[in-house]
Amino acid sequence: MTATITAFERSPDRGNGLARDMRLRWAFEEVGQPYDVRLMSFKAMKQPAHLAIQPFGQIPTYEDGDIALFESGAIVFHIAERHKGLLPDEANARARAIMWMFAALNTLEPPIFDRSLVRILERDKPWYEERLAALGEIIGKRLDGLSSHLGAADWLDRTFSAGDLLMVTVLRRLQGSGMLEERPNLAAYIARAEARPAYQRAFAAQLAVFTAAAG
Ligand SMILES: N[C@@H](CCC(=O)N[C@@H](CS)C(=O)NCC(=O)O)C(=O)O
Repeated sequence: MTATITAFERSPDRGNGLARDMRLRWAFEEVGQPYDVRLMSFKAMKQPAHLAIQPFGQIPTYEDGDIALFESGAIVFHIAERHKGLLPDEANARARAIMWMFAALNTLEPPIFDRSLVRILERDKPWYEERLAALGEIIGKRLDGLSSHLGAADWLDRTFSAGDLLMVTVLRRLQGSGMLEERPNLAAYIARAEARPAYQRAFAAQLAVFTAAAG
């Protein structure tokens, strides 16, 4: 059976791959599995039918047979457990890949996402500059740790994994901030991931949705 995911009918990021359905699309492409997409309007996302699957009225979700899931990290993990390609077989390497999935979502994503929200929602507030600077400092420290760990390696733990997939989707939100350019190994890490054929297919698929809606 082909799994169905949900995605924005018209993504606020204009198809730039920042909406979290990108993580699922990329995971499916990495493991070579087809998927269907149900596009949602903001209104439909808040209706009972969707809330029954995603209690917070958000995308993405995943449905396959008798299972329905929300939380992009949990869904990527589910895909990675069911199909080869995103988690190593060896137990310790697998545990480390899962650790990096959590690091991406628990340690890097919160301040990076807060920064995006502040830039959108608090630009006209008197505390804007101070808050942005404080978040920039926190993010900088996290990026420094990540950059030191990565060093000259291609991926976070030898081979590409679901940990890299999530980490790159989180870091991409900083493109244009200058913070990645200041750490060239992180900029190169993202470029390396974006050059993967699976990433490119996923990116093109979600961009096509935006282009069709805008067209
Ligand atoms: N932690 C959730 C976050 C989901 C989320 O924030 N989704 C956004 C799109 S990327 C959304 O649906 N925003 C619209 C809204 O919250 O109304 C996940 O990773 O799946």
